[in-house]
Amino acid sequence: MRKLRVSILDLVGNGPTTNVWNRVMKPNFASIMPQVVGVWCEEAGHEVTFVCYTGREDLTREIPKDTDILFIGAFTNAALTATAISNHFRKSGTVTVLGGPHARCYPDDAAKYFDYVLGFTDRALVHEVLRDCAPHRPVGLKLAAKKQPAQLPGVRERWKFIAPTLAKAPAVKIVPMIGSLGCPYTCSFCIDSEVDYQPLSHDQIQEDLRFLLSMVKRPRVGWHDPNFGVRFDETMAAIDEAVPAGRIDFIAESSLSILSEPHLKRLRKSGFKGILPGIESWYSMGNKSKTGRNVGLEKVNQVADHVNTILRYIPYVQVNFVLGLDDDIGEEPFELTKRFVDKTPGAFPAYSLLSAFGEAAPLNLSLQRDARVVSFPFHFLDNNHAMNVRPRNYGWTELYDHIIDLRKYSFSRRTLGRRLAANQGFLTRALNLVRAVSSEGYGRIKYDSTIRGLLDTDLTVRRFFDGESQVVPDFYREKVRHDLGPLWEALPEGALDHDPNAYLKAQPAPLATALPV
Ligand code: B12
Ligand code: SF4
Repeated sequence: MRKLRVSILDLVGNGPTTNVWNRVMKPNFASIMPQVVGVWCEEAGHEVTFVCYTGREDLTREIPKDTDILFIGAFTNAALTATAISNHFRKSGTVTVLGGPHARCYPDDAAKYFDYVLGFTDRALVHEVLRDCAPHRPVGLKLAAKKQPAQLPGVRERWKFIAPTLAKAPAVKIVPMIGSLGCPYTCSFCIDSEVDYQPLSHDQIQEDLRFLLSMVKRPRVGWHDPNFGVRFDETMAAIDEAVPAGRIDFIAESSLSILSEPHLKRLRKSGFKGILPGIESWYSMGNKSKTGRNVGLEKVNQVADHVNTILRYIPYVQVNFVLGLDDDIGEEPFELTKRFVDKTPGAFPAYSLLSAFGEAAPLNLSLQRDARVVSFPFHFLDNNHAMNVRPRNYGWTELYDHIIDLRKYSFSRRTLGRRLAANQGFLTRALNLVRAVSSEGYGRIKYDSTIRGLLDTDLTVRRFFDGESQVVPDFYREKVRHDLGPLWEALPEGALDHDPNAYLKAQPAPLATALPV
């Protein structure tokens, strides 16, 4: 096989930015898979240029013009950015490949703009693409491994890509690691609800941690496991054996059902400093939060006690909620969340708007069947800048009023003051303060208030939300143009639109019932 000039782009940002939060934190949100693909490409004898785009890099300078094949890893909120870049490079003969959450969720749409669109990706698949390395136009090849890879290159092999990415983070530096894939739970809105749980090798985890200790004096590790600690004792034993107590700080996403008090004691002892459990809803997901059949205020009290217990052991706790779920009716769920915020002053509440990412989850099929998915441009699908599911029990203005009210409550001076007073340590307080006053807290109140205003004053917005028009309103078009900066010029015609029911249409037709003759 000829030696290829491979470029790999991890799109953490989706457009040029000078925002302070982005500058400080974006490099810490880098993905593992683009680094993995880099290792696999080098293994196959190719020359690799790796760029983690945080919104501050000049891509025309960093990605060599004579790139033979460009791999882009993108979330859906960076899909338009990825599309513009692909279009730009394809014009000068580069073959492009899309992987990551967007490729898994919207493969049919992505195939219009990339030569290859990869779902589950393993070494064999990457090598197959490198061997083929040919333009596939107008419709790209959609390829996927049968299942998640059994193993991934570790930190040592990925270090040449990790180090320059971390060098971009001026203060907090978080090394991305992973110990498992998939999840044993089956939350119907989640991309992993049908992906088998699979632990990765403990030997590999230990080798990663030991290597890290040899490279960094006091490392911080962010676990990318969809649900950390499913096989709790085995995983913790592996970590404890490799890391002397207190030498590494860890952050992980884990479900409440895993975070029992004995487990919390162990996590604290092993250096866990940040935990992000999901509560999602006061009326469902009881198995995940270990609240069984308890709902409403009873669940609030039980979960608040639990989260306060977590806070006694782990200084940084972010609790995740999904707003606008079908189980929610009226103001009660929002009022319950406010009670929860009062009862757990130390926890940071993170709110996501119910979102259906294409083919990600089984729930999306029924939402598409009910014609409830709104075709907001991909750029806004990040759980916050748009809710692309028409709510079942709310009108849009009513829902936005509740969301804005809840956000204002959660980031009011009083609540913020209580939060900071309840927090331990400078870093926890600083992070919670910055998150509240930056684009996340205040920024989303302002953004949601703009949308709420447009619902009253701009008929094109109202008709788009209600599904009466498919024409993307000017507000959204202009925002994409603004956010993409010079990349807007490279965005192909029609890329702002997508079929919100593509998943449903891709389903095989039901077999005709054989009638007796
Ligand atoms: C860990 C995680 C994070 C971490 C790390 C993010 C990161 N950069 O990887 C943090 C906390 C930072 C994060 C942040 C966000 N996240 Co997140 N996150 C996850 C989580 C829990 C696990 C993903 C993971 O790493 N899995 C392990 C990898 C190895 O497996 P995989 O993702 O299935 O990838 C396979 C293939 O897709 C492919 N692949 C993946 N990447 C690439 C890249 C290339 C080049 C190739 C060829 C192949 C390839 O290979 C893998 C092996 O088969 C998922 C939920 C879940 N249960 O999966 C959400 C998820 C990916 N996140 C999501 C979202 C929306 C976000 C945020 C936008 C939330 C927010 N509002 O801030 C941000 C965006 C961050 C960013 N980069 O811009 C969505 C994405 C949906 C979508 N279509 O975009 C998910 C699916 C959750 C959901 N809502 O359903 N997240
Ligand atoms: S527990 Fe988390 S990762 Fe597992 S299926 Fe539910 S939402 Fe997805």
